[in-house]
Amino acid sequence: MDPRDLSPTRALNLEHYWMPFTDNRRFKAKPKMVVAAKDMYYTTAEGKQVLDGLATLWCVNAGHTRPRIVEAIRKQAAELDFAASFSLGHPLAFRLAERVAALAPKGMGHVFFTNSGSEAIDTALKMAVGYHRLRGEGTRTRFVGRERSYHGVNIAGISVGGVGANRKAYSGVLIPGVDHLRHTHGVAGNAFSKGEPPNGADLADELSRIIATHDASNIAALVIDPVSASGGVLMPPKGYLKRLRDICTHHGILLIFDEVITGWGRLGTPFAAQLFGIEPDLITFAKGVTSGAVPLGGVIVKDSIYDAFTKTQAPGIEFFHGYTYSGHPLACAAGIATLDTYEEEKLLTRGSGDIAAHFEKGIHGLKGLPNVIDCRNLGLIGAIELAPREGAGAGARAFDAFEKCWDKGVFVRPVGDSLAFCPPLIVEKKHLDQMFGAVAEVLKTLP
Ligand code: PXG
Repeated sequence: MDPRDLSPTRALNLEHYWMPFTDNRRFKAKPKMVVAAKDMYYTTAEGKQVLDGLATLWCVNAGHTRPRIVEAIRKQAAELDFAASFSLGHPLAFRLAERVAALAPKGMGHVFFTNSGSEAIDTALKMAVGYHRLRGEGTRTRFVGRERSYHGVNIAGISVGGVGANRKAYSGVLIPGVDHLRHTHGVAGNAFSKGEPPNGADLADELSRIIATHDASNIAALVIDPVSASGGVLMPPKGYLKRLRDICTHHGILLIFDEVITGWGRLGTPFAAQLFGIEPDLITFAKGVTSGAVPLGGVIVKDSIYDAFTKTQAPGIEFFHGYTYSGHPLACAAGIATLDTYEEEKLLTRGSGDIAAHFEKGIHGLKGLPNVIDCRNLGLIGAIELAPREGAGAGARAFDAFEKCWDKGVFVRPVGDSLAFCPPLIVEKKHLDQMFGAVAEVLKTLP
């Protein structure tokens, strides 16, 4: 076989590509391959149309291959493919930062670019520690995260993250000084909640317990994903996030909202912070900022934090941090075109309207089907939880459901024992009916 032969008629050699977060052997025995995508649908290698019920990996919020975004990338690649990111600028990075700041909560007017959500988290953690140090509080180096929260896969991200499987092999190399709040799932009376579950705000008081143990003077930041998506699509109990904000404020601890998934309209507002009426100190973002078309992430920063770095130090580099591709021209061009699309089609608020009501109805319509033990939704994200299959590993039933849905032309994602739904924000009622119809059919016969 000649590896240079890319003709579609040559059989793919599946051996060399080590796929991320994938059962490589299972996949390679029965590959699911897509070759094209448009709006709400993929085209598979066999020519079948598959509905994208998860905005691919929670990111294609504007739908696939939208002409405006495609054209912006095409044009930018031909005009300025790359520019050094350190001590040299190009206009689009500044333009995009201005656009992001305009959508961010008030007083969060500064944006640092990364390539991914994982890098955004590491960046935010470093900003938090650096900020305290500049203010003469260099003992604030500890972090607080939460069980079942996912903050990417870099060492700092898995350290503050709370997904056991992602941490298990790396226990000895996790960063020190991290505590975890309990997760908020499974509180009595919360099953089958629509929107924010009513019970569990008091779980925020765990933060006070951790502060009492370590003293606030040693804690830099609390990192919270307002909705834990890959942790199982867990919605915050009513009042919970506000309580965390109050405790952080009282103790001078920075609040980092990880909005890699909840950002860009997922909950019906540009950011979750706005839905919950909470002002975090830092917001991490990625995914939807380019609707998945080019990798891009970043951190939105409160002005007072930016000022601490830029106004209190002697002239010189203020923050010893950055990536070769921070603010890459292609990513910025895609980002601007994506934000234009969101604005023009009012997609950032679509998750609070009629379509979200239909989504809620669709998810809760699955209640009563075999093995469904919970249905939950907020904006345009939701999940059903399936009873674990006796004698099988965790998530086995949900994984089977995912594969059977795929066979029926619908892509949804198994997360633990739950099946997650997170469609592009351009979704219409007919797509939701197709998605939940296929899921219902699968559940009726799933062992
Ligand atoms: N924070 C959150 C809240 C995320 O969901 C990251 C950070 C890391 O982003 P990057 O761009 O480094 O992947 C994420 C990413 C899944 C899945 O299986 C979820 C993510 C990524 C890939 C798969 O649900 N979330």
